[in-house]
Amino acid sequence: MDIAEDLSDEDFTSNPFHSFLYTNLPPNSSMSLSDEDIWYCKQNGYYRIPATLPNALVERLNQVTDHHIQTMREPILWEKTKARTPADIRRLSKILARDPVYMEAATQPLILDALESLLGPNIELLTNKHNHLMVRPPGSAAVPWHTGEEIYDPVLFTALIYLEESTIENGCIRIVPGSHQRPFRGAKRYPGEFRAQALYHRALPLPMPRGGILLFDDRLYHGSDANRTDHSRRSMTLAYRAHDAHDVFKDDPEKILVRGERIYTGHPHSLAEK
Ligand SMILES: O=C(O)CCC(=O)C(=O)O
Repeated sequence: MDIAEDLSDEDFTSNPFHSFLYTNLPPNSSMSLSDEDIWYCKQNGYYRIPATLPNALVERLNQVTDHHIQTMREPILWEKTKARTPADIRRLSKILARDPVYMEAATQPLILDALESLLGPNIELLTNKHNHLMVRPPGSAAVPWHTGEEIYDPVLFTALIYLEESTIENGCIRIVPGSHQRPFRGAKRYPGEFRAQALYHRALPLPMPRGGILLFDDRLYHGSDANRTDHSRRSMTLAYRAHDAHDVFKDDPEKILVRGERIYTGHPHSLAEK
């Protein structure tokens, strides 16, 4: 894939940090992680793909999203406001069933290449986990500190795909590096004043460019601050997991195989099965 070809100045904002991080890729760059990247991700629990989605795809995603917001297409999670207008939409749920463009984004090779380095060659996209689009309208309240999966659960990676730039001012995600490796469970959610929680002081804000993709281990503590700007901050949230070698239920309709195959590598019960 020629990623450099897909990049144009329009893909980036005026933010020099983003331009520095997401440009200057050699042509035909592979999005596979280096050994150092894999080590970094295992230690810290997150990885920012150093490229953005093609601008044309991000535009189509935004057009479809505009339509679903304007027509208030359910299922929707609302901000804690009394009104029910497009400006009160916090989250569009079940995006994979809404329009094929969301699946097109979810299966982009640059995302699956990176995930393959982390999850192995057989990858499933879950429809019963995440599968939503955070709209984060102006004034949108903070997303409280939380962890997705329990600490003992098998590895599941969350992907945030940004349809709009995410900044400190509009409430970018904050993650607690390494918290996926904690030896204790901790609460699943820490509601209350976002900045008053201990996790706020341990966290790292991760601003992202439009079209950017953040992957993180779902056991990581994360949250995001209120949107203090007059513009929305849209991002898709998706869940991927490795097709488990010991998962014998091959045809679960909630799991969509997006790369590789459904293989069974468990222990055979008779010599004939060997
Ligand atoms: O990006 C955010 O505001 C929070 C994302 C998140 O935790 C989610 O989508 O479940």
